Amino acid sequence: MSIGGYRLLKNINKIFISQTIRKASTKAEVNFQKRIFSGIQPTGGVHLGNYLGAILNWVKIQNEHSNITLSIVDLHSITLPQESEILKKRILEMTATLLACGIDPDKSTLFLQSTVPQHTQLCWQLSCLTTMARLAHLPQYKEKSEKLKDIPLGLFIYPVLQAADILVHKATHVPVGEDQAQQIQLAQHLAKIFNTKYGTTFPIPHAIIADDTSSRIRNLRNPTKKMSKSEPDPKSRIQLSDTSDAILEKVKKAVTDFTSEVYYDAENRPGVSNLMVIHSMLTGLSMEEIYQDANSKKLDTGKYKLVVAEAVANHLAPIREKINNYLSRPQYIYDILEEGRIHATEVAQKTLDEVNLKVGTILNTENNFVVS
Ligand code: AQP
Repeated sequence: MSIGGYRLLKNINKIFISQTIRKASTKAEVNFQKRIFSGIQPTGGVHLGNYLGAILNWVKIQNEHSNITLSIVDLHSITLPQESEILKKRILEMTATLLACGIDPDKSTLFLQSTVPQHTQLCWQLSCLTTMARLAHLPQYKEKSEKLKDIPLGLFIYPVLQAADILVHKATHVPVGEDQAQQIQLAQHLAKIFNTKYGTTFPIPHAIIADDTSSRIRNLRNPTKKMSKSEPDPKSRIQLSDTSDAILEKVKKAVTDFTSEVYYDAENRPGVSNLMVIHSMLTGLSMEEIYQDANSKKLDTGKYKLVVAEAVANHLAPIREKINNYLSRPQYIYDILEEGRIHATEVAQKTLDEVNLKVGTILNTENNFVVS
């Protein structure tokens, strides 16, 4: 990443992240060690929304604040149909991409969700503490189920699995994009219910959502929607593995509006504003600098798109090279995931033992077989 880009991100996120962490650790988490957890689905290639809204924050937290536990959440991705061979390939690509973006396995734990079955075991315990009515209200379920005739049960309960992902690691903070806010609220709710019923067991996890536009990068073809991996139109997103030609093609086709001037107005001009956000995040230029530059050069939105495409292509070229380099060493990727599995299992099993003991689904040696 360019120095300018880092500087800008620092300005945007530094105060927010450190304030959030400081504020939270003086409240309910006082007895809990600070732990940061997040996840990403291997449903497709990583796009600029994931990168600017989530991954850059993860790398920043890892390098400046604390280690982070990251899960490639394959069990979430199968809530909608996946081809097994493609899924396996995507898991490898996702791991390679996270490493290429700066996730450092010496500092952080990177693992595949399905290899730590304690996640699904805690999911069952938690699913017994929530109601169908609560889950039916969650926006992502509503959005995704609308398009389906038969709704898989997994799609309905996946926010509970997400809560289990967070709670099984006793995470105090969860850095995510804006789309995840309500799911994190469910995790908070379940932690509170469990703690009230069985005694304090879980910290109440706090979402870390950047309070800037990066938390919602928009779909290039329909800027009223967020950029997403599962959107059928590949032109709707820029993937980190896209070539410079593919980036140029996609940015040129990005939907803007009939005003030719380049200025930021997220509400009325979401298309061009989204391009300006991406441009600003990747170069470190402020909105004002971008506006002044475009106007002094008399760039209309068509010409401005070429400037954005070049900035994106320049930023992503070295990352793409690193992704390909990691992909040429699949054994290295498996080793990283195995190391992550061992570490994540240690933490998760400890939590699960505590939960089982409190719920009564396991007996400790002292009360084994004792009938009073
Ligand atoms: N457009 C976005 N802008 C900012 N942040 C985003 N995130 C996702 N989209 C944007 C954040 O990226 C992290 C990983 O989320 P994900 O794996 O759920 O990614 P996705 O692109 O949202 O994937 P899908 O498969 O398309 O899922 P759905 O359809 O559920 O959105 C998260 O922290 C997320 O907030």
